[in-house]
Amino acid sequence: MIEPLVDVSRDFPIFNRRINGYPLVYLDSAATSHKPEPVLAAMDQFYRHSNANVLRSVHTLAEEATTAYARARETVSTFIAATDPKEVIFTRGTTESLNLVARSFGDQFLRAGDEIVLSPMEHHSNLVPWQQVAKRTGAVLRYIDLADDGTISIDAVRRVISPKTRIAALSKISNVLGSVNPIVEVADLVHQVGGVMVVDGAQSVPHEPTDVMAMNADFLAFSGHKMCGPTGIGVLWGRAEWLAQMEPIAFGGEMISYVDREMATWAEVPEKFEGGTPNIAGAIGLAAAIDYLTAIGMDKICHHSQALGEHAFDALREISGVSVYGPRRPHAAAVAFTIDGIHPHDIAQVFDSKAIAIRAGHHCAQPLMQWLGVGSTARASFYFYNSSNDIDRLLDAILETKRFFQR
Ligand code: 7TS
Repeated sequence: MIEPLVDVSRDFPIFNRRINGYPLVYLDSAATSHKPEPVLAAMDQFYRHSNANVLRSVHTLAEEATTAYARARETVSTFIAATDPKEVIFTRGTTESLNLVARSFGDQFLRAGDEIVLSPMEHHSNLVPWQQVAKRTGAVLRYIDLADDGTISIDAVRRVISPKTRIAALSKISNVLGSVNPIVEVADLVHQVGGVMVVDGAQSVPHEPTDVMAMNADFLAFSGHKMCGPTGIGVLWGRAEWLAQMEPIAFGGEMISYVDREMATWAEVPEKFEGGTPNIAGAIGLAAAIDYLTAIGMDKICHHSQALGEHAFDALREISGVSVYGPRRPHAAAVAFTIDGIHPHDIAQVFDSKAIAIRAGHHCAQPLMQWLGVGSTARASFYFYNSSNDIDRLLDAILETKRFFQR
């Protein structure tokens, strides 16, 4: 029995809901996680008690808001073991973070013929921005070959890295395959040829301890909403020496140092990249989420996520007519599967009638679907509030769905 790591009904109001008369079994945390009471309370408290804009006015509320926003940045910085909170840029989420690197770093440093190394498993938000920068600069995309189980071997990486590699952009954990990619080793190879390592941490930062220095990354992108924080807040972490050289991409309030009629100069990092009023309540909510996760323990969360992922993978594989994708070990907290003769959307619909929430579709990874040779899959994904009972409910629902469609 794998138990949840917290008192779920105490901490998560949403789990007290019933849907179609059944208690909610939420297996869609890779899309977004639920929000615990302390996160809801922190945001509520900000709006009720300290609401003001940041970095502008000197009144008490503005100072409280500015302090809380700065503290949120420090909390994020500590959580990912960054050397300086200034390396933490608040964005709307992983998508905006990756677009920022591609637009700013990519446009500035890529030349025609330079190479960008990607994998076919990337989420569209770590793929389309690179396609676009390649179009603008004449850079070329190179794809790492996946092994049969969807994993990435260092030999496969070696085959695509060349002296022309300027950027490698790779997810740490796949949102479909549940595979864990060898970021440290890839970063080593990229650095040997003078390139930079961009890591999509959307599925890893919520589930494992993160140390950007140990990871050997130059940039790391992640989203608050997949780690118990609110939607609309995310992070781009970057090495100070790169951020200092990079041009901003959003121009306006609070990102300038001086403006006259003809020209402008930029504020320091991170303000340079945070034009306009930021998502202050979002940053405060994210910091509360980080405090909550840290109190549980990221090592424990990592162990639990992997235990559920591997248990689900093994159990699903035993069911005849069910195909499961990705590696057996290690397998992270997302398990993609199909059932012979049943469309994934029909699976998701039948599950919903039993209050089991999964995702069906291409999971914003169409090149991966093409590689797998399927149009779409069903996917169950887990977090520390799930238990092996939830997987039992999933297995029962699969058997029932098979019986229903075979009739
Ligand atoms: N990268 C990965 C690996 C992801 O899983 C996601 C979102 C993103 C980037 C984009 O994050 P966003 O917060 O900017 O949207 N993944 C999913 C998913 O698997 N189902 O819904 C969203």
